[in-house]
Amino acid sequence: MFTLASEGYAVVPAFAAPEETQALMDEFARLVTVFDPASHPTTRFSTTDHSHGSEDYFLGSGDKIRYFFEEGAEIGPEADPATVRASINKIGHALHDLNPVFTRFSFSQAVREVLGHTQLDDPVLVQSMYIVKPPRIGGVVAPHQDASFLIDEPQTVTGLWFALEDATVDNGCLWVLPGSHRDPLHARFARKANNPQATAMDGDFPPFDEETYTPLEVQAGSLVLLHGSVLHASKANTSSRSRHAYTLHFKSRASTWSPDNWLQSPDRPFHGWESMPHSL
Ligand SMILES: O=C(O)CCC(=O)C(=O)O
Repeated sequence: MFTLASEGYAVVPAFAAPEETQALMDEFARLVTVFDPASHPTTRFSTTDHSHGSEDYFLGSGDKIRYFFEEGAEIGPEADPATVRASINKIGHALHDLNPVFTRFSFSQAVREVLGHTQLDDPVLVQSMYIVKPPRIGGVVAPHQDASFLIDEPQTVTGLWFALEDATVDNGCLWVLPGSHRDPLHARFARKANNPQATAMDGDFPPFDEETYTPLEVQAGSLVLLHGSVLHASKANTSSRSRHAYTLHFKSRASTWSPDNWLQSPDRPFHGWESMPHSL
């Protein structure tokens, strides 16, 4: 049943109760109303050209709650606030530390227990993202390995992807390449040695191949675990339905966080359950 070690991913249906997924979606809806589209940077998140990778707004988001937009969004200076709000690609990357609703979910006992089935040793949480994949404009996520973007030594990074809504081929579900976690890292995305306020991608991921990838159509509440080296992707959302998901990335406490990782968190040391109230 638990295929993370053999296949590089595992699906746990009905991991989260409907009240839990609804609480995250309600909190997202509230976060969307409290930010001011008029004064907000319109940093687009691109998994194809990585243009966000040298913007301070992105590079400083490791210990913040920040909003990123779809590549195809029409959000110029004249755009109305509703259009801007409907164009959010994701919110990241410290919801788990800075927002109580996301903290409660991220550090639940159920999450702690499921991590016991992974290679992680004494897990600490390094990032969280609320991914929207909005109807019609939700963009492609190009094939990648998460450990190329979240670099530790030895490599332990493991992803948890929670479906908050049903994910289908039509609305842009995840696709994985089974067994690809045995590949070495195809690329490395990191801060430049001569300019840490910019990043560079060294290497290329193999192109998406529908013949070899497996679509993970899952119902709301399902959890998908992703080995840091497994190749995965998602297609554009061409449907009229959104595809909300919440993701967490953990590493083993003792692994070394590369100093050239894009994600740095000087004011918010990574932690696990040791600094959480027992009531969680
Ligand atoms: O939610 C998606 O479509 C892809 C997310 C993903 O691959 C990631 O965050 O690593």
